[in-house]
Amino acid sequence: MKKLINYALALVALMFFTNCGDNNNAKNSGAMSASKAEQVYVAPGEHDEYYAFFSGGYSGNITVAGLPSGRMLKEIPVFSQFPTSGYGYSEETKAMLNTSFGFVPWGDAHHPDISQTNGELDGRWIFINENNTPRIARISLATFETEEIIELPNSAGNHASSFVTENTEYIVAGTRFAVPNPQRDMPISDMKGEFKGPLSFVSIAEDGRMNLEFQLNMPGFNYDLAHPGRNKSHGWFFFTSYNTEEANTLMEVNASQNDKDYIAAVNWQKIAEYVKNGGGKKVSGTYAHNIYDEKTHTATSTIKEGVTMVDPREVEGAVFYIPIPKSPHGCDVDPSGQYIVGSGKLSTDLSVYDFDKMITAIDNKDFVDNSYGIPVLSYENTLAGVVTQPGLGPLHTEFDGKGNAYTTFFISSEVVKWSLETFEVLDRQPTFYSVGHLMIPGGNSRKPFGKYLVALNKITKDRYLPTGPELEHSAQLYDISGDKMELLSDFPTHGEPHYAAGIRADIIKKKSKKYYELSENEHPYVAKNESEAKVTRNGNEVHIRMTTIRSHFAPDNIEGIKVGDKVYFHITNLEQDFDVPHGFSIIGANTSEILVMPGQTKTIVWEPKREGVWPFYCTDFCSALHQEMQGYVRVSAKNSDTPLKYTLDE
Ligand code: RUQ
Ligand code: CUA
Repeated sequence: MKKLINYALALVALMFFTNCGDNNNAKNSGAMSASKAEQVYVAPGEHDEYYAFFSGGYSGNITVAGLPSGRMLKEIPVFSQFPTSGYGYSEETKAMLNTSFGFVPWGDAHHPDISQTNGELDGRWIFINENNTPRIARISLATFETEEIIELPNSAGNHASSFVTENTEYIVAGTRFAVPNPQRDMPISDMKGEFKGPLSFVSIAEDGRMNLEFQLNMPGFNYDLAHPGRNKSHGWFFFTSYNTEEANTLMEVNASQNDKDYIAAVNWQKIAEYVKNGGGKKVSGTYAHNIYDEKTHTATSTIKEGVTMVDPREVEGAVFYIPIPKSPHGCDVDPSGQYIVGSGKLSTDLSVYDFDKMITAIDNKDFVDNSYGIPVLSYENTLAGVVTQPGLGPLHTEFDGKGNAYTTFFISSEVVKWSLETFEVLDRQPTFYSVGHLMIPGGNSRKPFGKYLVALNKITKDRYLPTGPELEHSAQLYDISGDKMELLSDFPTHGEPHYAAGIRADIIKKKSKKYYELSENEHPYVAKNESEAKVTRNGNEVHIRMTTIRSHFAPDNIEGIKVGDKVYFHITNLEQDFDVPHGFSIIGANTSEILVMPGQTKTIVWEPKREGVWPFYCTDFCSALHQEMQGYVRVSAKNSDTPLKYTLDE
């Protein structure tokens, strides 16, 4: 049997590679392809070895795939409304998308990061930043639901986020666009010295709750990316910054003038201590803090006011700048915490800094300059080494935990493997095409899993069947277990994955929730069995507590609703079984359907506009009699006296 499968696979692979021969060089065909196909093949009914969480970029969400297969497992709605489940449409979840600017139905999600304990991925939560309306979200990896979103005031373009320290003490957020702080009406051309680049530090409690502890009021450069120190460098955070020129027009030219920009090295432990002892100043800043409660199945949004702002010059020995060539992007720390890799986008070399040397330079006050009162360390005396001419346009680096680093090069379109010992290039593989980020499961922790590497490419072109002008971005999976990287497969992603986070599946799998306990449901409009189903009127507001079970609604016939009413359908799914959702939709609703998980209650609002008898139905094919899962609402004229009546099986 196995032989037969192998043969079939070889044949398929052979056909594939002969058909698309123009994209793949000749040595990829034949027997080699068969073995590659086997490496990514997950037989029907079997599970992938890793979960990979891809940011959706402008989709605002996260998509989950399995590795090595690349099969898409789920899309988790985070910052964008999602009609597939009703997230952001249902009465319970609208509050998740509330901000100080009001309801924002969309976001630009960039960098997911999984919580850690002792520097290792623990699979409790995944965090992700939103760039446009600065926010951070926390998603439970038991339910795969977004549980919390916190907005970041005084910030603009939250890009250097949402990276987690090694015991999930803090998560950071940067300000990609320098802005007036506090915001005010002023001429743009006066930005120099006037705009600021606050860095936000959000603490994470034992139960995951986020709290905006303080902001560090940095000079008005663009803070692009960040990573926490680990092991020996735990307690520090490193941020790349560009536009130290503080230009505001024709940025592609004017922000590329300085030979060097900076990496900001921030001792957050020192600052947290300073704040704990009453340091910093309370300044204004309005932000929303949204929390989803798993018991009531309902989110609440609280608007908060005020934040502790810390002047970096006031905390002795806490903030330094390290010069780095040419508009850096990625800022990555190796598993030992010794090396900090800065990727100067316009530089031909890759600068690697040594944490010990940095500390020595700080102790010796080996400063070459200061920038707005922040000491600038010497480039030469903090440098561990340089990877010379590795490629063009370096963006991001990940690590395999075996002494190697892997850097993406956007312009030369390749992934380059180099040694953390000798800084020599060991291998290079082309990407198809123009790779942005890359991900090694656990590559951003003390213990990377080191088996696979995923390249997240920006340009897809001819990799798949054409789908009009827009193609999904392409990911590529490499086997990195040997000396040389081996390209195994291509698979499409969704939105624009800027980063991904991967984790061994068994860490999450065993804790994954199968359904919500009905007995623990504390939703104010829950109906825990059919006898609790009812319809109540309060003026023109009608609340319908409705239950679902295979395969009917209770009640399924409702009369006495009037034009101009505001009707709330509170649907409780009575099922207590894995993977049996029921859906609900009704004609003329100005919102989406809702998908209700077993044991959960969800609400949609319907405002009937015309008299008549209007059907509703279950949107999820739940049983052989799913098509029978329907009901009617009779809507009478505004001034009619049709009595309120509801039935199930009269
Ligand atoms: S990140 S690759 Cu480099 Cu936000 Cu997009
Ligand atoms: Cu319930 Cu279909």
